Amino acid sequence: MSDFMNKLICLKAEHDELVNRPNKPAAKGNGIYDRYENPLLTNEHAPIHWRYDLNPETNPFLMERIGVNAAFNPGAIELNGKYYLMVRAEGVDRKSFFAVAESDSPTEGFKFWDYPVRLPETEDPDINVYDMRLVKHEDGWIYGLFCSERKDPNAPAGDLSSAVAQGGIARTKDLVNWERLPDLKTPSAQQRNVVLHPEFVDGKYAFYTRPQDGFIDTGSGGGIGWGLSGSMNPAIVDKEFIVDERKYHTIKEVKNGQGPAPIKTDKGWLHIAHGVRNTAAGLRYVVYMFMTDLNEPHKLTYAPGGHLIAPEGIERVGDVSNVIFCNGLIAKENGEVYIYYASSDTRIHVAATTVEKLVDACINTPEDPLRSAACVDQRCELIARNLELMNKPEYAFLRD
Ligand code: M1P
Repeated sequence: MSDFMNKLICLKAEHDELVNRPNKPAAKGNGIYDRYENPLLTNEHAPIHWRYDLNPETNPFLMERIGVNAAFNPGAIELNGKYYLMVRAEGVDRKSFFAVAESDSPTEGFKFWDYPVRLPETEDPDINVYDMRLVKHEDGWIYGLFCSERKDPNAPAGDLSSAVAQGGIARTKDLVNWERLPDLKTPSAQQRNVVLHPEFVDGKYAFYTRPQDGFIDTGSGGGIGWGLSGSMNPAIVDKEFIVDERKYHTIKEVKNGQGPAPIKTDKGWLHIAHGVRNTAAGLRYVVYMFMTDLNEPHKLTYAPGGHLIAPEGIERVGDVSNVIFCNGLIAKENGEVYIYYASSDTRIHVAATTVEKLVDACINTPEDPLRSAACVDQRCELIARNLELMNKPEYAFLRD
């Protein structure tokens, strides 16, 4: 057999081992959710035929021709008993694109389809697209809401970094054929982390937005916004107001953004979002929760203090280190919830929990009281209650 074919057989064996690697919950959980041990998807899960030219005539050394740099920030959906991740794949050329990975299990075995998504462009083509939220809307469509990025036309000559982010929208019935709709129009200069609410509100389409003055800085944008539109084609939000505001000295002081579409529960809409703060080492992204009113989904009802998921171990390191980002989850009819999150703009993980646990955590975790002394008071109350319990004989072992 030729050297080329031998190399190819080895490559395929290594790839098979990676994509078929079983997964199991990591040993130590926090009671709220269980992280799974292995990343679900990385750049190396990208099919060999996406990256290599498999013809020995044109690629005698069997080299990667078009590498994949990262697989992260997936949207997620369950359809006909299968689990799908709409992955933000990033080529080594820095362009992101969408690719569907499918599995029979929510926690392992995700494999990319043969081709990435060929997303139609608008008249003003996107330079980069990323972070798709998949939303099954009650109108019957599956919507893909994503960030559409273009070069800032007003950037001074020589500035090749300034960009404009807007809320891109496409819809599908099968994740294969996509109809592109016009970008969302809002009163804000830029938008990222736009998400569609899954139900009509007052007969209108409802959007979670993230008003921002600039591409990175949200500036006067006060947090996760909300607005209504009579149509999806085009979607126009005339008035935006803030549902979950940024606050000084919290996990979301610099910016925040809605994650996936919220989960409907009997206690209200359960939201997963990301919060960003600044540090000497750069921005730190964590995932947090909040709840809003069932009938008025823009009204905040519970805001547990602190993060739900922060980077741990290997998650801390990657292309953009110290980042946990979530724009996809699957809430099954039986109450199980799978949170698909990415670490450091590099790889995809899953954490498993239930609606019951998340709602309990949301309702019973105290709010951030916003001052050190008040936080100490809050903790002392918990300690005092626990110490009283620990005087009981059945808790005596905790005293040893
Ligand atoms: O690099 C971290 C994240 O930065 C952006 O998120 P946000 O708009 O909240 O700052 C996005 O580019 C996201 O994809 C990325 O993970």
